[in-house]
Amino acid sequence: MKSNSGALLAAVMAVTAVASTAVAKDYTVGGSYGWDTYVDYDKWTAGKTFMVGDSITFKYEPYHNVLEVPEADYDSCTANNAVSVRSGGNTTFELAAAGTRYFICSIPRHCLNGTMHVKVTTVPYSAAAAAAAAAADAGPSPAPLPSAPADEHKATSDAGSSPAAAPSTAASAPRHHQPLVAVAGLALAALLAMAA
Ligand SMILES: [Cu+2]
Repeated sequence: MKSNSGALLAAVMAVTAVASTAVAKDYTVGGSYGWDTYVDYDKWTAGKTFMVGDSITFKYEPYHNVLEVPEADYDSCTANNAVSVRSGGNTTFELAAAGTRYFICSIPRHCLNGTMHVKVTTVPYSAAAAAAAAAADAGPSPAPLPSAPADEHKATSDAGSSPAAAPSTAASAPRHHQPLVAVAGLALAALLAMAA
């Protein structure tokens, strides 16, 4: 009996862990372009809602770096008072609190003459906003995966129907919900197996 309840607790915890990782997001700064001198980071942050619990990851060539600086130093690209100096090519910052944080590259001219400065505003966690962000992800993406258009085209021709919008919405909805349904099914199966 004791081991059964332990297993039950473990199963519940596993499901909870999956649910919370599905909510918190890690954003790669600049998307597929990463952290570099030619990316417009104001454009990248536009329309995104960063929430407490999310994280941002800078991916860059090792000759760049990432400095978190005070707001007063952001526009002037001043590196002397940095809150944090990071390097190596892969740097993650947890967005643990609401507020705006400022990041620059301190290599001469990369921030001032280039584009390597980004400010990220984090808002308190909201389940509604998280759901909206997830829904936005399921919609049109500025950088679609190379395979996505081909799949949708194939599905359209297989079905033999002409409207392009309807099949794409229909195809994306089940794809988006499938993982959660699968997780719920697995959890249910595990609980039933333990109860038997
Ligand atoms: Cu740089």
